[in-house]
Amino acid sequence: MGTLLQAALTPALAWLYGRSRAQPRALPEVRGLSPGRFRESFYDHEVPVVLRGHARDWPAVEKWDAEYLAEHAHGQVSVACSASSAIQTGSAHFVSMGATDAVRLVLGEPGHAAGAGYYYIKNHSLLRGAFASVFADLRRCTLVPDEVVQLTPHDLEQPRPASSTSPSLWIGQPHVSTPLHYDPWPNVIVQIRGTKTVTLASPRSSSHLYPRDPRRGSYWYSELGDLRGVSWSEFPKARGVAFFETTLEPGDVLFVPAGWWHQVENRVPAISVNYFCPAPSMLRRWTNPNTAHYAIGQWFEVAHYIRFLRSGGIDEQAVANYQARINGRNLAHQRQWFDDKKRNGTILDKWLLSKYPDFESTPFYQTRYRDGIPPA
Ligand SMILES: O=C(O)CCC(=O)C(=O)O
Repeated sequence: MGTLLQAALTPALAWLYGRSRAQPRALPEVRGLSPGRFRESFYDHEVPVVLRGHARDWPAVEKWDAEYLAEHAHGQVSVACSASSAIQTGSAHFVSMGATDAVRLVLGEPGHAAGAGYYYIKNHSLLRGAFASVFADLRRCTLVPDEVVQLTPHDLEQPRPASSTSPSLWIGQPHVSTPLHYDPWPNVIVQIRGTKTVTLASPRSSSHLYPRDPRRGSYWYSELGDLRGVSWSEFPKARGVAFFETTLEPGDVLFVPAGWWHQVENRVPAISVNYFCPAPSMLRRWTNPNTAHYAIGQWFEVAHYIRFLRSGGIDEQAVANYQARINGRNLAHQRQWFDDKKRNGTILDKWLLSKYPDFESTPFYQTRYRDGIPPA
C-alpha cells in the first residue's frame, strides 16, 4: 500500500513542484517625483520603484544609437561573451575588440554577424575609457547622492571624494540577460535605449533563493541562475518567492535597493547606465540578510587575494585551469580590472596593489606569461 501511495504521490509532487512559479507582481511606478520625495519615500526606506520618464530629456536618450556610439567610441573594449544568453561576469569569456566594432556587433548593424555566442559590453570603466567622449550626453542624475561621481562636466570640476563611484555602461544584445544576483549598494538604473525587463525579489527572500556559497567566485549570484530556465523542482523553496517585474523604456529609471535580488533581460538591443550609491546607513544594512553573506564572501576574497599576491602567483594547476578556460582571451579584461581597482578600489585594494607599478608586474601576469605563453 505504502509503495502504491508513493508511486502515485511522487509524480503528483513532482508536477506540483515543477509548476511554474506564481506570476510576478508589477513593481510600483511613479511619474514626476522630485529627488527629495524620492529620497524620503523610497531611497531611505529601501523600497524599489520605477520612475517613469524621469530621464527622458537626457541627450543620451535621444542620441545614443549604434551609429552614434560607433562613431564616438575609440580604442579597445573587453566584451563579455558567452555560449549562453545568460551572461554572468564570473563565467563569461572576455574578448578584446575595437570599440566601434563591438558596438556594431552588439547593437546588430547589418554586416556584423554575431557569430557563435552572445555578447554584452558592460563595464564600470567604459565611460572613462572607450566611451568617454559621450559622457556629456548623460545629465547629472539628481536621484543619486553627491558622492557618486557622475562623469558629467560638472563632476570633473569637483574634487573627487575617496569613496566615489561612477556609472557603468551596459550595451547588450536582445534576449541576453544578467541572471539573478544582488549588489551590496543601492542602485539607480537609467534606461537609455531599447527595453529591459527586470525581475526583482526582496532580500528577505534570500533563504529561498539559494545564494551561492560565499567561498565561490561571484557569490552574489543565485544558484537559480537564469530565471527563464529554472528547474523549479530542483529549487522548490524558490517557488513561493514573491517576484516583482517591470519593463523599462527609454528615459525610465529603476531604483534597486541594496541587497535586492534582480535579473535583467534585454528585450531588444538595449543600452542603460547604472549608478551604485554609497549605502545610507551601515546599521540599516546589517539588518539586510545579504549584508552578512556579502561580508563573508568579501573576507574569502581578500584572503584569496592576499594568498595570490604573496605566493608569487597562483598555483600551477590553477594557472592551467584558468588558461584552459580563458585561452588567453581575458588578458585585456584582467588589465582593466587591475587599473580600475588601483584607481577606484577600496583602500585595501589600493594597498594590496600598491607594490605593482602596472599589470605586467603582478605575479599573476609574471607567472602566466613569463615562460613564453603569449598574451592574447
Ligand atoms: O543591465 C543589466 O544587464 C544588468 C544591470 C545590473 O544588474 C545592475 O545594474 O546591477
